[in-house]
Amino acid sequence: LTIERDLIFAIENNELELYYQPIMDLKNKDKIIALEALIRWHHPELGLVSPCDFIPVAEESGQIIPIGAWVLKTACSQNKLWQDSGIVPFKVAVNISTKQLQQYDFVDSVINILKETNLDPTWLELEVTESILLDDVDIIKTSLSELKKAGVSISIDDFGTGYTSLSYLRQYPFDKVKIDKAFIDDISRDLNGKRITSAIISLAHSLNMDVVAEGIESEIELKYLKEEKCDGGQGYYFSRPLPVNSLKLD
Ligand code: G
Ligand code: G
Ligand code: MN
Ligand code: NA
Repeated sequence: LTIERDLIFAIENNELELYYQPIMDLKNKDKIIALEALIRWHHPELGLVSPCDFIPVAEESGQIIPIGAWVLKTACSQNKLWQDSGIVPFKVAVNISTKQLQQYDFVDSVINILKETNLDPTWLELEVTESILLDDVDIIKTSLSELKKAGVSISIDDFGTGYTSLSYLRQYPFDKVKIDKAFIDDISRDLNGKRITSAIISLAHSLNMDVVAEGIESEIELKYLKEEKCDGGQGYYFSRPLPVNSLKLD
């Protein structure tokens, strides 16, 4: 209840912050494909609250709509700042809740934020989870297709944890599959982790989608993913999510 009540004032009180974690190109050493924006809440009494503890509350209360808009705007305007600073450009990846996608004006709100922040749509990537595939199928398919037509990239996040088969994904305009970190953890543990990971990589490639591995923590995992031709990788091995001032970009 404290969380739900205090969340109402979090934006205006400037308590929200975006951290960013690099997604590295596994075929091109040291190249950053994208930075994923991950929200943090500095609560005046509770300290740092994890998104795992407040995003579900915000989804339930409806606060995810203004918070989601704040995240998109902040991430797009930050990426525009990075681009204007002259460094090699990369995409910014933003997590989107199903609740946001279900809003009839979601597409317009994204397009407006891109215009307002002056960020070219090709530098924005939206991450959606498998659970979206279960609700309001037609509305969501249409919205994602319109966004893709506008130049925005769409990824399916935490892949493998839900109930979707990869063939089902073909009906959606996804550019990229992000393999859930549970499978990556298993690479160094057992043969099944390796088998599942390589199956996801080859099926995604056969559907013309790129693949990113999440939660890479060791050299062993990285080596295996490179051998299996995984396109991108993210995890503590490269960097934790960091606030803007702690990121080393070039
Ligand atoms: O950064 P961390 O690993 O603590 O994130 C925990 C969870 O919160 C992840 O599942 C992540 O997708 C989710 N999350 C982080 N930032 C956002 C955000 O801006 N919007 C939404 N909807 N989820 C987010
Ligand atoms: O659900 P989503 O994939 O959007 O969220 C990514 C989450 O994974 C964030 O909470 C982020 O902090 C966390 N994360 C990123 N890299 C690693 C990693 O290498 N190991 C672990 N355990 N968590 C990670
Ligand atoms: Mn994500
Ligand atoms: Na791992």
